[in-house]
Amino acid sequence: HERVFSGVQPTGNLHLGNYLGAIKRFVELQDRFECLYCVVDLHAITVWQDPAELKKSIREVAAAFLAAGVDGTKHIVFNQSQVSAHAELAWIFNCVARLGWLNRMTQFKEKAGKDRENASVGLYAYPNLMAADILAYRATHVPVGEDQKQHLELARDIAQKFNNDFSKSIADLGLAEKFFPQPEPLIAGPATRVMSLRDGARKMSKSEPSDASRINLTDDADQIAAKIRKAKTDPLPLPETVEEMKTRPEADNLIGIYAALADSDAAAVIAQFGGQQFSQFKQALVDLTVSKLAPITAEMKRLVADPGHIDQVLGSGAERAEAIAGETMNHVKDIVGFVRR
Ligand code: AQP
Repeated sequence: HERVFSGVQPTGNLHLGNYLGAIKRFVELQDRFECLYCVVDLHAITVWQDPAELKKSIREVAAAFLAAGVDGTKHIVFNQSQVSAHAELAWIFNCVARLGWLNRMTQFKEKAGKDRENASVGLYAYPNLMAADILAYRATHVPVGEDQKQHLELARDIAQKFNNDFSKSIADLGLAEKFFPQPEPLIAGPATRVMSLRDGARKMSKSEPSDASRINLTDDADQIAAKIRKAKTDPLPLPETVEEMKTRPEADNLIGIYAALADSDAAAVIAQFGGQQFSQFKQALVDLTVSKLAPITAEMKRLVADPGHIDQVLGSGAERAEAIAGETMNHVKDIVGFVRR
């Protein structure tokens, strides 16, 4: 049956891009799928994290899931490092994936920057761990932003290579020929890639030093208003056609954000605001953003104040996740030829 897996890294500064590209969609998928939503702390440490900050961020991401409307009792909300199958399966995938495949990953190039020799081995192998996250649960669908599409394609390649390399062993054990399914991306709607408020060519990102570039899920109404008012735009009025948006990245971004928050689309936003001045549109965008985020921000605050409750949700989630992943790992060990305890 159909199962969703997705994760968010506890690297601080959860922002509107994480909300629109991931968390908001997590909530929408709960009716159609059995869902696992993971705070991926093993991914977070591929770049340096201060231990005290990391612990705080893990609970904050879990709080954001719950505050946005993820149901941690019907579905599974958990923390990656509490389920050892992720790291175990990632190691096996390190031995399935080819260097050439990883060399093509654009996110590694972006994140490692110029000083590539000094990047962690974990940052390089990150996509193999992501494949393990998904395939440990034999998830069929993965909601991700555009930026993660390449990694998901790699997960599909790993699944296929594993199934091929071990086809005889899989058959001998009487398991399904396609032991690992091909996970499908779920990329839909506007604002699958929210851009920086300061630069329409860069994505909104947690690690960007300029706080004005993003709307944090912890920002209050005044901070949101100030950031949107200062958001970069071109000197023209709002575009009057969807076609025109293509050559105006900042306008495109703000219209996309509005459309996503309003559960609408760019054409409808243009029908309403096209040809108007940005100042007017920005005020409408402030009102909409505040009305959608304020309840989530307030609930996150309430949840974070009670870490005991969050830890209990994560603990219960990890137990249920482990039951599924443990079964996969037993099969994987048999398939590979390990001697089990
Ligand atoms: N700008 C974005 N627009 C739409 N979706 C986005 N996502 C991230 N940025 C945007 C989606 O959020 C989910 C969680 O992302 P992540 O925590 O794995 O980190 P990331 O993709 O590396 O995002 P950041 O914010 O840029 O973090 P840093 O700066 O730490 O690298 C994913 O589904 C992602 O697609």
